[in-house]
Amino acid sequence: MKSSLVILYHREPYDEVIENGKRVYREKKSPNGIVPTLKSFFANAEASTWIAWKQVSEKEKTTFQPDMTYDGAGENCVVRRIPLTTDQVRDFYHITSKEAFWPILHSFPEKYTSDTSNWENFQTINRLFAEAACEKAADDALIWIHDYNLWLAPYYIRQQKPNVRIAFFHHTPFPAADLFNVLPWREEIIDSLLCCDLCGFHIPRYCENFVNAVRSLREVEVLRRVPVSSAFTSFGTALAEPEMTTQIRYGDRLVNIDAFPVGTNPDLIRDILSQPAADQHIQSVRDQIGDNTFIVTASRVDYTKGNEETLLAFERLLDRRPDLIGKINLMMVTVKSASGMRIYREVQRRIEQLVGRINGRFAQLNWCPVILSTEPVPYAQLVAYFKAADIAWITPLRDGLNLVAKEYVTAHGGQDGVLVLSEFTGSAVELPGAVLTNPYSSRSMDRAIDEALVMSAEEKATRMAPMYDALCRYDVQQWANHLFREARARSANLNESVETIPTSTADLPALV
Ligand code: GDG
Repeated sequence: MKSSLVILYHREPYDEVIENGKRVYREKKSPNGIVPTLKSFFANAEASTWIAWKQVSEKEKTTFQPDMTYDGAGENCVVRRIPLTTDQVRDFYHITSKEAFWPILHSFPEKYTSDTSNWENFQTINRLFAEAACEKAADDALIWIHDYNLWLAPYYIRQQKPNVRIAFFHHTPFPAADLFNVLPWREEIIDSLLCCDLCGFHIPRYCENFVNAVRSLREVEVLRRVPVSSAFTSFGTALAEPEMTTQIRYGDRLVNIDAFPVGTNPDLIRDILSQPAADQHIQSVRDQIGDNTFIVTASRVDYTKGNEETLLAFERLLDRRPDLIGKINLMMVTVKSASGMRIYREVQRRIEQLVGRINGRFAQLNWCPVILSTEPVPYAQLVAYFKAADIAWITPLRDGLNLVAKEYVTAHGGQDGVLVLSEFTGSAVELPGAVLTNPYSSRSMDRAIDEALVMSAEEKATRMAPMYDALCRYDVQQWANHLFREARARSANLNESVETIPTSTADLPALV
C-alpha cells in the first residue's frame, strides 16, 4: 500500500538498543522535542513511511533490511532506513553539514569552510532519501521534509513525482541573503526549495531572509505580503519583522512561505511536575542551595549557544557584586557533542576552563558558584531544575528558536520565574515578556541579569502569565497541525490553484 504521508527526518523514531545480544527497539529515552508528535501522525495514518539514515558497516550493508515496523504503529507504517557507511556519515553530517552549512546558517562566516566539504556525497544521500520517498509515496501524498541536511530532497522528489505535496520545515535560522550566498551550492539549494509547495520557518525574519536569497538568484514574482501575525513582535528587537512575503511564483509553480515556530509539550511538562519524583528533585535542589538564587541554563555544546558569554557575564556579576558571593548558583547543563568533532571539543574545553576559573576564583568550602554538567540529564530531572530555578539565563549568539526558553516558561505555569533571553533566538520574537538581551554586548548582558535579580514577584507574574498562555495555546501539536492544514490547502500545481491563498500567518490567532 502506498503511503499518504512520508516523513523525512534524519533520526529514527525509536531508540535501538542491544539487550542480551539481541537488537530491540524502544520508545525514545527523551520524551521531549518533535519526535513524539511526528510519530503520532506517522502511527495514525492509514499508510505512512518514515525515512531516516542508519550507520552500517560495509559488511552489514550487504544483508541490511531497510524496512521495518515497530509496536505501536500500524503494519502499514514503515520505517525505511537509508544505510550509510561511517565515511558517508562523517562527510555528510560532521563535515559538509557542520563545517560548511552550520556556520553560515548561524551567521558565523569566520568558522565556515567548504574546502573539506563533499558535495557529491551530500547530493547522493539526498537522492537516496528522495528515491525512497518516491518509491513509498502515493502520487498525491504529503511529503514532509525536515531541515537543511535534506535541502536537495525536494528537487529529486519533484523530478519523479510532480503531483505530490512537498512541505519543508527549516529548524535552524535562515541567514541573510548575503551570508547564504557565500555557499557555493546556493543555486542548487534554492532551486530545490523552490520545488516545495510550502517552506516553513520558525519566525517571519527567516521567511524574509529566504525570500531575499531567492530573489537575489532567481526571477520570481511576489504574490502576497502580509503584516506579521500578532503572535510575533513586529518591531523593536533584533529579529522583529513588520511584514513578510507568504507566496511567490516561480515559473509555473506557487511556493508558499510560512512562519510557524515549534511549540513545547505543556501536558508532558505538567505531567512530569505532578510526579513525586519532581518534588523530590526540586526539594533536593533547595536542600542543597538553601535560599540562594538558583539560575539555570541548558543547551548542547555549540559555539552558537553562547555559553561562554553567559559564564563571562556571571564572572563579571560576581566581581561587581560581592554581596552575591555565597548567595547565588548557576547550573549549566551543556551536553557534549557525541560526534567528537574538533570544533565542539574546543568549545567544551573553553566552557570547562571558564567554569574552572570562576569556581577557582570564588568558590568557598561550602559554596560552588557554577555547577556544570556536560552529560545529558534525564528530561524529567531537567524540567524539575527549570521549575526550581529563579532565573533561566539563555544567551545564544544565534538559535533558530530555542525550546529550552519555552520549556522554562511552561514549567513555571505563568506564575513566577524570570527568563533572560538572547534577542538572537527565534523565540525572542514570541516571548516578549522575557528580559531580552544582546549577547554581543557585555553592558546589555550585565543590565539584563541585574534586572532579573531585582524583579518583583508581581512583575514576574505579569510577564510570565501571557507567555505561558500563548505557549499552552500553540503547542507542538498545533505546530504539526498547522503544517498539515496548510499543506492540505496547497496544491502542487499552479494550474490547479490560480487563486492566491490567504496565508496562514495572517490567521494564526491561536497564538495571540
Ligand atoms: C534545533 C535548533 C530549534 C537540553 N539538554 C538536555 C535536554 N535538552 C533538551 C531541551 C530541549 C532540546 O533538548 C533542545 O532544543 P533547542 O531548541 O533548545 O535546541 P537544538 O537542539 O539546537 O534544536 C533550535 C530546535 O531545533 C527545534 O526546531 O529550536 O534552534 O538549533 O527540548 O530540553 N534533554 C535531556 N537532557 C539534557 O541534558 N533529556
